[in-house]
Amino acid sequence: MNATERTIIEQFGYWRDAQGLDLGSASLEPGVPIVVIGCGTSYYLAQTIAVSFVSHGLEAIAVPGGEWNLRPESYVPIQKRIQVLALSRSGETTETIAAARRSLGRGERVIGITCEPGSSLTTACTACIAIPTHPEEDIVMTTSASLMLLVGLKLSQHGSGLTVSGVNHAQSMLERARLKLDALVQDRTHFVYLGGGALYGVAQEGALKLMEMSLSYSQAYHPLEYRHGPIALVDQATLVVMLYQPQTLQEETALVNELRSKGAAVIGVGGPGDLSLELNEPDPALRGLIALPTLQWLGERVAQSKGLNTREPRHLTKVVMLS
Ligand code: F1P
Repeated sequence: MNATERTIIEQFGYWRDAQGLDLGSASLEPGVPIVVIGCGTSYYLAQTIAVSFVSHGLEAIAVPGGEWNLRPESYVPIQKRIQVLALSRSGETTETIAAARRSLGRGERVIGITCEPGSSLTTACTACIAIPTHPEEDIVMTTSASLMLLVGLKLSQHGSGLTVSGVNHAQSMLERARLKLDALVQDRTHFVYLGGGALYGVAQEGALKLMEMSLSYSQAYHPLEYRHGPIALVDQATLVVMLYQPQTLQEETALVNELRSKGAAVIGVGGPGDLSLELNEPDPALRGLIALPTLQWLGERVAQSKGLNTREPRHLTKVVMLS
């Protein structure tokens, strides 16, 4: 087993520890709209977390760190009172740190989530939650992505979030996927991730993971958007990951049937597909968290099928710092 595989498979112990984390000092102010920021993986997690806040009654929006730093007025009306939740594994990403500092400078409350206790983010926040990740994790975010999503969702769900059985479920989904994924990825070169609402951020994170790890072009869409143009690309080389929601199972199944009739192979997370992975968690954002390790594993397997080492993805560095 290589180091990336270990960071995917061994992550559940870290999840269990994170469940017990006391978020007391990092609480958000009730009733004040939240801007969730981050870059790359951390931005996609921010999207799912923002939707979860909205689902639990709070106004929230996800904005890329660079955008929040350069043009906050494009996302929130000037003078509106807001608070910020900033995500960064490294706690050093230039745009996220600059955006957090600017928010602090405007008098906004800034809560940070990072995996690096001594990082710059901890000094750019009102309060910061630091949650160390798997020591073998390198450029590609695996355990850390799940941990930051787990903590962000816990904040959005008033301290509750993923249950013990949810962690077990994520682990058993990954175990099942490990037995089945290799057969499905054979001869597939076009990768599509579909998820709506809270699952759109997770779909984007799945697509990013696969792109970084396997140097394959991948796309993420809201499910029903896929019919409006991108479906033209579907053929026998297409592999689709459909992140189902129980409330929209019918519409999403109809789409999957259409994609399969055009040659796509489908991994159905929580619904039908060539590989159907059971998912009985009702909360959409938690469904995404449960599915995340399986999506990470998919990236690793496609990389291995192309003979690529996911410790050294082309052009990437562990921390993106702009001079
Ligand atoms: C996240 C990020 C990742 C990318 C790479 C470098 O930064 O840009 O999206 O895959 O691993 O880091 P952060 O969470 O450290 O701010």
